[in-house]
Amino acid sequence: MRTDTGQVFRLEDYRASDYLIPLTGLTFRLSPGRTVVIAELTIERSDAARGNPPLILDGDGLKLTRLKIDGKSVDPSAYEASSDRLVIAEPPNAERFQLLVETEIAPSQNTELMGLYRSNDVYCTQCEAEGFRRITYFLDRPDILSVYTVRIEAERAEAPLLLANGNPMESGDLGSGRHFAVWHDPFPKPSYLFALVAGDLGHIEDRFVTASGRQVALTVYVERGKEKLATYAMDALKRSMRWDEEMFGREYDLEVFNIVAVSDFNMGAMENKGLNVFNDKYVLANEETATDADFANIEAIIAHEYFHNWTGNRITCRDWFQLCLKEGLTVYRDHEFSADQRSRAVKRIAEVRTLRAHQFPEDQGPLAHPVRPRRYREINNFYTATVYEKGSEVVRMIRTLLGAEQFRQGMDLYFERHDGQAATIEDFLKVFEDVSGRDLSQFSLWYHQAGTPNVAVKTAHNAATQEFILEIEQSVPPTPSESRKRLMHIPLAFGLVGPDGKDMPYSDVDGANVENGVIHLRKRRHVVRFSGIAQRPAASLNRGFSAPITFSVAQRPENQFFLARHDSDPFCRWEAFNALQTEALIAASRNAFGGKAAEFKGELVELAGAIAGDETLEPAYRALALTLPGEADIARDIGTNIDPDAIFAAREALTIAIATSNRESFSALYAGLRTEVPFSPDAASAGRRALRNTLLDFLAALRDGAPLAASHFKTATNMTDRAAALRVLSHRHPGSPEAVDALATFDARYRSDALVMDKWLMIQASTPGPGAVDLVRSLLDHPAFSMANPNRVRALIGTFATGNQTGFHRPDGAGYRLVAETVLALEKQNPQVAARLATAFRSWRALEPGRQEKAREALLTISAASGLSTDVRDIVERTLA
Ligand code: B3K
Ligand code: ZN
Repeated sequence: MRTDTGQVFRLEDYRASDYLIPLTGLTFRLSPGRTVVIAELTIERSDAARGNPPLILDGDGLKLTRLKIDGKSVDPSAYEASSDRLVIAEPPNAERFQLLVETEIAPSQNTELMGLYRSNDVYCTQCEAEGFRRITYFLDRPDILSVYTVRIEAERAEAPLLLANGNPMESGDLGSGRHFAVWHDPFPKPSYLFALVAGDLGHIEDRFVTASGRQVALTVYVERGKEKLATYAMDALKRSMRWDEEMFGREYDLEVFNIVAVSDFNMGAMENKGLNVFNDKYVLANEETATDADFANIEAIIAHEYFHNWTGNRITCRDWFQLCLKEGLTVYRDHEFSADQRSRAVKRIAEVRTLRAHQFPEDQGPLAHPVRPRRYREINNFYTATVYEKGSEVVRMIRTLLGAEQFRQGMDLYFERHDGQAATIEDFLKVFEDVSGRDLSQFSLWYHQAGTPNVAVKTAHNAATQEFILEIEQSVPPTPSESRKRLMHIPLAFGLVGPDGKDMPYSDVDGANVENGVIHLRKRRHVVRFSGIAQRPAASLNRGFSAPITFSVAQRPENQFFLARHDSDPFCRWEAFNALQTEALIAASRNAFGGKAAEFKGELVELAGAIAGDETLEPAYRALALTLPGEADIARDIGTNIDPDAIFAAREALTIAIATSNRESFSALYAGLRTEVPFSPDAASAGRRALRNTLLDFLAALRDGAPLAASHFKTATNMTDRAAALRVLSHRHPGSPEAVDALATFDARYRSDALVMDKWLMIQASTPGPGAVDLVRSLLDHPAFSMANPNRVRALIGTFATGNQTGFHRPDGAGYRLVAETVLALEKQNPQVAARLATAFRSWRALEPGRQEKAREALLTISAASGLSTDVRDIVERTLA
C-alpha cells in the first residue's frame, strides 16, 4: 500500500517524456510466491529531450534483481533502485539502447488487486491506472505506446492456460512440468492496457467474421463448470462487434478476442487489448442465478469494454486528466448500443435516474470536479460518475448540437486523425469544430467547469398577441476551488404541447437561437418569444434530457399533469410524473418532520393507476414510472437539513396511498402478468417481469401483503422474481415468519454460489430502519461474506452505506461508525475499494445538524488514523474540507 505523500498532480505540469519505449519484451516465470519478470525494453530518446537527461522509471513495491544496458551489467553506482523508482542518471548518449530489468514479485501476497495477483488460483492482472509499475519498472504513463511481446512460463498442471494481449505466436514444453506461450500485440499500446492471465479455466468459443471478411476467434474463459453461464456474454459480444461496425464503422483488428472472468476484481471489467478481464458478476448469468438487471449490465459492460478497442485502445489518453476522452465517449457508445438493443425511452430514463443518483450528488458536494479534472492526488479516485456519466452526457450534447450526420463525420475524422495516438479533449472537440464549422469554445466549459447548471424557467402566454414566452435563466453553483462560474452553452430540446397533445407549430421565434427543436442558451438570461400561438401550451422542456442540468419550471400543476398524460416525448412524460411525485413527497416529508400525517392529491394517486394500466405504454416504461423517486433522490431535491426518517415515512405513505386506491386494478394487472416459461432475458419479457414485480411491491406494502409476496417467492421460476419477492418480504415485512423463512430458504439453496449470495447480502443490508446496523454487523461473520473480495464488500457494506438511507443515517451515528471502521479495516488490504466506500459520506453537509455532527466524527476517526493510504486520505480530506 502506498501511504500518502501529499503529492498533487496538475494538468498544467504535463510534459512529454524524454524517453520512449517503442518495443517491450516481457518474460514471466510464474510462481505464486515468487514470480520473476524480465523486461527487455528498447529505449529511445524523444524529441522532447534536451542533452542527456536521466532515465526515471516508475515502480511500486518492486525489488530489482538484475539490470543490464545493451547486454552489459550496470555498476550499482550508476543507478538508484528503490521500491518506487529506478533512476539511471546517465543513460547511454545514443538514439536508442536496450535495457534489461529483472524484478521479483509475489502475486499471492497482492491483496490490492492491482498489478499481477491471484484470484481463485488464477494469475491475472489489472494495470489501469498505475498497476503496471507493480510488475516492472517502466514509463508507466498512457502516452508511452509500445509494441509488446510477452512470454509466459508456468507449471502446466497449475496453469495449462497462458494468455496475454494480441495474437498467440508459439507455445511449447519446457520440461519438468513447465511450459510456455508467447503472445505478440502488433498495436502499440500504453502499459495500462497490458494483461496476462494464467490458470486452469473452462471456456466457450465462437467466431466472428468482420465486415471486411476477417475471421476472429472469440473465447470466454470462466471457472470450470460454469461454461454454460457464459453464453449470454458471448452473444452480447457478437452483437457489440456488429453494432460497432454498423453504427461507427469500427472493425475489430486482431485474430482473437478473449474475455476472462475472475472473482476478485476491484471494478466491473477492464478493456486490455484483445484480453478483457471481467469481474465474473458481469459475465456469468442464467435465469436461475441472474436478474434481468444483471443481464442488462452484462450486455452493457461487455459492449463497453469491447467498444474501448477503438475509443481507448487504438486512440488512448495523453495523460490521466484526459480520462473522460475514453470513458465518457465509451459510456455514450454503450448507452446507444443498449438503447438500440432494448427500448430507447426506457434506457434513457434509466440513464437519467443513474446520473441523478450518482453524478448529481457528486457534483453538488465536496468531491465535485470537472469532467476533465485539473488536479488529483490519487487518479484511482477519479473513475467517477462525473468522468463517466456526465462525460457521456457531454458527448450526447455534441451530437445534439451537430445532428446525427455531422456527429458521425466528426467521429470518423477522430478515428482517422488520431488512430495510434494518445490524444486530448482538445483534439476531440477540434474534429467536431472542423466538420461543422462551429465554434465549440463556450460549449467546452462542460469539460472544464464542475457543478450542475440550474435552469429556471417562467412561462407566460399573451392571448391578445398570440405569444408564448419563456423566460429562461441559467446559473452554475460554486464548487470546491471554483467560486466564480462562466456561462455555459446549454442545448435545451423542447416542444410546446397543445390541448390536443400534439406539438404546436409556431410562426416565429425571437430571443435565442432555436434550431431543430433545440433552444441554445448561451447567455445568463433569454426571453424567448414564440409567435402564432393562439392557445396556452404546456412547455415540454429538456426533452430526452438534452442537457445534464437541474431544472425549475414555474408551470401550472394542470400543465404538469397534462404533460404526464400526453407529452409525445417519452422522457418528458415520465419526468412530468416524476416531478409531481417528488413535489408531493417533499411536502409530505416536511409534514412528517413536523409530525403531521401525509396527504396526497387524488389526481396523483389516480394517475399512478392510469399509467399502470395504460396498454399503449411498454410494461418496462410503466414499471419505471410507478417506481417512486428513491429516498436519496428526494433528499437531493430537498437539498439541506435532511432527515432520512421523515423522507422514508413520506415515501411509505405515498406507496400505501397508491396501493390502497388502486388495489383492485393492481391486483388484476398483477394476476394477468404470470411468470413466463420458458424464460427469455429479452427486454420485452424483462419489462413484463419488472411491471409485475413493481405491482407486487405496492400490493405487498399493504398490511396483509406478506402472503402474496411469500407466494411470489415460492412460485418464482427465475432469479428476477425470486430476488424481488425476497426484497419485498424482508423490507416490507421484516421479521415476519414469511420473511424469515424466505431468507433461510434462499441461503440454503444458494449457499455455494457467492454471486447469488451477494444478492442475499444486499437485500439484508438495505433493510430499512435502525436494526440494519446490527444486522450488517452480524453478517460480517457470515460465511457468505469476506473482506478480501470486493464484490462481497460492495454487496454488504457498500449497499448499506449507499442504499440504506435510514440505516446508514441512524440518528445515533452507529451506521457511520460501522462504515468508518470498515474503511479503516479494509484500506490496509485494498485501499482502492476502501476509498470508494468512503465516498458514501460525501453528502454529509446536507444532513440535519445532529446527523451532520455524527458523520463528521466518523470522518475524523478515519482521518486521524496514521499511515493512511493516499486513496482514502484524498477522499476523506476533500470530504471534510
Ligand atoms: N477502464 C476500466 C476502469 C479502470 C479503473 C481503474 N481504477 C474499466 C472501464 O471503464 O471500462
Ligand atoms: Zn471504460
